[in-house]
Amino acid sequence: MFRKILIANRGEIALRIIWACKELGIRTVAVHSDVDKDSLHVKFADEDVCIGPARNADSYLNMSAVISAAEITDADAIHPGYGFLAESAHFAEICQECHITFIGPPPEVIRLMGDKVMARRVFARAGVPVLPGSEGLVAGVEEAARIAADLGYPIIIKASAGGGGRGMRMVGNEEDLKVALDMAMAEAKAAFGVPDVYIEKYLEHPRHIEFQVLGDRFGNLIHLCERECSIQRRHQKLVEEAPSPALSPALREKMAEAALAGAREAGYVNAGTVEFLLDGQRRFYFMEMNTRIQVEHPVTENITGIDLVKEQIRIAAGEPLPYRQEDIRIEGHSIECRINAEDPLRFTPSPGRIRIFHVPGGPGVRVDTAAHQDCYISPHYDSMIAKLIVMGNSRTEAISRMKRALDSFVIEGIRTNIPLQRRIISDPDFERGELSTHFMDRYQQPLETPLAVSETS
Ligand code: MV4
Repeated sequence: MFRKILIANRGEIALRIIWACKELGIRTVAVHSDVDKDSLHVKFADEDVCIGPARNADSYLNMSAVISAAEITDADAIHPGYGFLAESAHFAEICQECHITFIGPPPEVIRLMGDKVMARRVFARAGVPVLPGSEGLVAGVEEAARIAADLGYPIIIKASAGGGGRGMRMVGNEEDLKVALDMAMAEAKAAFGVPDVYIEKYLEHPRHIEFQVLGDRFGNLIHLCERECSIQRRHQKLVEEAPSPALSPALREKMAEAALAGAREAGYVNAGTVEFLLDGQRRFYFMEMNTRIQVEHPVTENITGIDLVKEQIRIAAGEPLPYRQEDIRIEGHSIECRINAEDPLRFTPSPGRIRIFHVPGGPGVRVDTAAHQDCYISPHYDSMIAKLIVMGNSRTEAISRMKRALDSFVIEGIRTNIPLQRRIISDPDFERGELSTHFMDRYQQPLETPLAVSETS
């Protein structure tokens, strides 16, 4: 097992990784930017290294600074958390060359799944239904028009190096195709350095359902069921739950088999997530695979009793998975609400100092956060400041628990999306489990009363 792990992240996930290390008896190194010197991840790590100024590119994303910090402190592994360096095959390779274990999949697997066209091919080869679409990249507008005509409009153009909704463009008819293709390719080139795009049939009101998988270095691969993540706004998830209210045991079994077949074909090792879209006829299609621990992992931990971060560390240390598929039992229902520092009316960031921070507790409540009273929420970083996660014996119990937990979460000094989360959790469609990726469309209008002109200026 590792002696010392460097955590190449900040905020709640850095703390989450520190908790796992402490329980495993592993020393920890925090890295931080100038403005994060008083952060909790720094306070609770055994050692800390300042790696640069506030801007992400100058600190948390600075690969040589992170590697140097690991070398100076003699860390034997790096946990990247999510975001930042987590899905950089290049960073995983640099770790390898420096004889530091990257806690995640091998670089080749990160690269393969990062190429969304290749990922589609790998999953299709494994017999998994993929969204109908182009065989590979689309070269020009003639080819795109042929493919789109075959699929039937609407279609969606996606960047092969994208994922998570970045660089996507929906096209409703042939007239709009040329402009959309040009713009998608230009955006892809600007964002990812390559203009490569592919086409899929656009599903109108799908659900987003993702399966958690775990693979060790000995070819053992298991799944930990699914999370429903349909409630998103601008490709940012807001509410996640496990299990999905949409899956029958039979469908769960079929989707899980598909997720495992694809992951096996990819040579997957460590924790990963296989994303599917589910249509109104209960047909599922592979969309993409994420090669990192995800923000919403706690809902899976709640229903399986498995500590995913500890498992990531054990797998990276070369230990075999301690469970077989038949050992995995799901129990109860778990829901997560992401608490963001943002104006609930305008969805704009609300940085500032938190004056009062009271977190809910009691039965079935977990709060993952690095925020605290008098801490400063910097505009340099992600607006997510806490995850409120509840567990119940049933979905109904989880919902009522989430309502009372949201009601006793007090954050003053900055604005948060807690009022929005209250509305979502009390929405009759949410309560019935009737979700789709368009669920949030109805919340685009301002909350409660419209703003007076004087307040907006
Ligand atoms: C789609 C889709 C419909 N059809 N692909 C958005 C995030 C990224 N992972 C892919 N996304 C979508 N891909 C096809 N072929 C609809 C979306 C989508 C979406 C997916 C999940 C959750 C929310 C969403 C909101 C808008 C669009």
